[in-house]
Amino acid sequence: MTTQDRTTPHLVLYHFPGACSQVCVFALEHAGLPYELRLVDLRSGEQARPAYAAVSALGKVPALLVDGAVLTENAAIQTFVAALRPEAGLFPPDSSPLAAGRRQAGLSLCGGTLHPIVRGLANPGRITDGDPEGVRRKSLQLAQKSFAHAEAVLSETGWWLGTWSLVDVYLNWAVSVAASSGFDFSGLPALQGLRSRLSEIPAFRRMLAIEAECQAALAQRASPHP
Ligand SMILES: N[C@@H](CCC(=O)N[C@@H](CS)C(=O)NCC(=O)O)C(=O)O
Repeated sequence: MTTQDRTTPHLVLYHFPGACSQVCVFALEHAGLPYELRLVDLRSGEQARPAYAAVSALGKVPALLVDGAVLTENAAIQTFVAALRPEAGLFPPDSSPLAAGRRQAGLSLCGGTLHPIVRGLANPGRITDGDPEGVRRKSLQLAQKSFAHAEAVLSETGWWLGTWSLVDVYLNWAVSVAASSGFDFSGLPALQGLRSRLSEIPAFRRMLAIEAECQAALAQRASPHP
């Protein structure tokens, strides 16, 4: 058995372009791992259909099949990919307990704090039976506080952990959703420039190209006879 056989499981990533699962696409691309990408069309409600419930009980992307076993939750998938290919440098090499804690703190901030806030900006009607405008207003206040904090952290080096890591790619996703929902980043230059800094990394550019291909594939599914 070769090293490759021992350490490369069969990987299938469930993804929707523009969703937070794009960070997992980046991680797999940067790690150079072979994987199959399966699209889940969130716009047509594919995530709520019984076929996908077997993969994700909550009907969410990302989900990763690892030799057929399901792994869910973005932060967990990123941590898994980084552990599978430590040499890929998806996080800074410091393996001290404090560094591991800080890494987890960054991922948790993105998944547990920023994600619900940007969802409240982009899609307030999804999280209330009441007035969506009230949710949007509150999300805006929370976004101002949270992004100001992220800006302060990034202002020194441009990166959450001092050098680039998956936390920055995750943060960039939250920034992109907030920006396309009208959040004004003009007073937050470190966050505004994050996408441009990440674009120096080839895997980030590949991820953007894959996003465009996925969008085209979904458009094709919606109108198969042009
Ligand atoms: N806690 C989950 C949240 C994942 C999540 O909310 N994904 C969104 C896309 S960004 C989704 O699948 N939404 C579909 C839905 O809620 O119906 C994680 O961090 O992986």
